[in-house]
Parts: sequence; structure tokens; C-alpha cells
Amino acid sequence: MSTYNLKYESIKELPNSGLITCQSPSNIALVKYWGKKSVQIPTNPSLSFTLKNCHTSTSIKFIKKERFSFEFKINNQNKPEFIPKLDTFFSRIKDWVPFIFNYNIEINTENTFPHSSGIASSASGFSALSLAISQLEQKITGISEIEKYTKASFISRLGSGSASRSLYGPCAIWGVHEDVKNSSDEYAIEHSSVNHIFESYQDTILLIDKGIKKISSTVGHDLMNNHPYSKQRYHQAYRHLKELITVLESGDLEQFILLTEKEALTLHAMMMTSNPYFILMKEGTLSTIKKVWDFRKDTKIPLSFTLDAGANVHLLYPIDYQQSVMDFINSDLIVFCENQQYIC
Ligand code: 2P0
Repeated sequence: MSTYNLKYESIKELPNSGLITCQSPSNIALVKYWGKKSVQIPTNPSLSFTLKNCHTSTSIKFIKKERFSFEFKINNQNKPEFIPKLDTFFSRIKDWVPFIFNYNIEINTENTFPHSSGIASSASGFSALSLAISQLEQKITGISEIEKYTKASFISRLGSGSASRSLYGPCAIWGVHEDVKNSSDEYAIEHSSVNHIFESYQDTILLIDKGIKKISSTVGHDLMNNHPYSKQRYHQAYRHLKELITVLESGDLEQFILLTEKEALTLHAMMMTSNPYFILMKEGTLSTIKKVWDFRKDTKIPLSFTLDAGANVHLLYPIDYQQSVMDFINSDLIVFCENQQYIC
């Protein structure tokens, strides 16, 4: 789909008011997006698993008004701290969804996962809001379901890059890759040719540190622009994406683990070698990784980890090993979790 087709074109009358509610999950990148150009264009393609148990539900209540305005609430409580990011989002999407500027919009969101848990809610949050906005466009113009999701992914990207991938599952790819048909830097696409083992693959998130990050992802992305290893990193991610597609199809768990753990550690290596350098992992992150490696060696259970831009650890494993992994978490890893919390 070309960008031209995503432009809003309608002379139809707008509804006076209404309420739309949409849900969207979070996602975890296996090949990481780390580095971007203006506006929200990734410097390498990324591939994610969709986390269907961690989602945001967002409703937009819209009433026609002379001037555009919006309110933002989480669980019905005003959250002014999110207004600047939403202001940026609305200014970026205005040429693509101009109809919303005829309304006062009350945005109300709820997450199934705990707020302030150190889990990025921006992916599920922006994708749920974007889906609600493109659903309103569908109501006005009658765009197809496919167009609705593409548009939602496109405008989600303008809110938060990783959000563009949340609209699709079990996996999504965002960013142009010559081997991926229809791939785009402007929106994500579904990636569903995966071996059955990955359809039910588990992700348990160990909440090592629930605090707010000292360095935002936006700053981290920007630091890639003058990074001494950025070129090599972008090439590596491009290569990894192609390799991971093959692995996801074959179900080769050994290669899956090698690739995804390398991606996680490279992401953090980029942070540790940027200028200024920084570390988001905590002692508990490293202790967990060491324990996971020992457990895998001793039991031959294909348990692996990946990391987001933070201290929390995502444990990845086939569903058949769920009981053994839960026993291991409760006996060996729970001590590294803040308030002994983890999310399945
Ligand atoms: C990812 N992350 O692929 C990477 C890996 C975190 C680590 O994208 O600036 O909130 O809003 O586009 O999407 C987190 O950054 O950044 C992220 P913006 P975003 O998921």
C-alpha cells in the first residue's frame, strides 16, 4: 500500500458525537529497533512477538466542537504528565486524520498489566488509541479492514515506533527489508509464517525494576546517530531479521536462542557504548541471565531471555515447559524481582 492511499479523503458528513473502544496488545522485539530518522523512520527493520496477555483498552468519546481539544485519563483519572507526548502525536498525525480536529476527544485507557511496572505501555497505548482513530475514519469513509489496520499502524508509529508492530500477530515486521514482501518503514505488517511451536510460545516478564527509566527510549534512539558502531549494528539487524524469519519457520530453537539473546545483548551494548554511555540493566538482570544460562545447560530446556530498553527480563520458552519454568522462576529467580512480581 503506498503512502498516498493512506491519505484521508472524504467530503462526507462527520458524525456529531460518538464513543469508540478498541484494544491492542504490547509487543516485545526479537530483532530490535534502535535508531531512527525523522519522522519516526527506523534505521533498521525489526521483528516482534505480540504479547496478547498484556493489552491496553482505549475508548475515545468524541463531540463536535469549533476547536480541537483532548483530555487523557487512565482508569478515569486525569494524567497530565502524558499530555506533551500526546500533543506531539496529534501534531504529527494531523495531515493523515484531519477529521479528528473537528472534535473534543476524551481518551480513557486501561491496561491489563500493572501501571508503573517498568513495562512500556506506549506500544499498546498508542496502538489502541490509533486503532480507535482509524475506526472513526472507517465509520466516516468506509475504508476496508485492511486499510484500517494499516492506517492504525501508520499513525501509531508517529506516536511510538514500536507501537506500529502491536496491531498484528503472532509476529510483526516494521521496516523495509528486501526479502520481506510489502515491508515498509511507515507501518508494520503481519508475519504469520511461523512454526507451530512459536504460535504458543510463552513470554514471562520478570519485573526486576519497576521504576521509571533514567534515559528515555527517544534519547537512546537519538544517540545512535553519532554512535561509532551504528552502521555495523544496522547491517547486523538487517541480517538477523532474515535469519530469524528462517528460524521462525523451521522451529530451530537452538538458532532462535542464539539470535534473540545476541539481539538483546547488542541492544544494551549499544547503550553502553554511546556518548554519553548508560546502563539500564540492574544487578538482578545480570544474575537472572546467568541463572537462565545455567538452567538451560543443566536441564536442556530451551529457556532463553530477551530484554527491552530497561532492566526487566522477558523469559521465552515453548508452552510444553511451562511448569518446569514456573518452578524455576519461583525457586531461583523470584529473589531478583521487585516485590516478587512477574507477569505471564
Ligand atoms: C523495540 N524499543 O524494537 C525497541 C527495543 C526498546 C528496545 O522501540 O521513540 O518507545 O517512541 O519511537 O518505540 C522503545 O522505543 O521509541 C523501543 P519511540 P519506542 O521495541
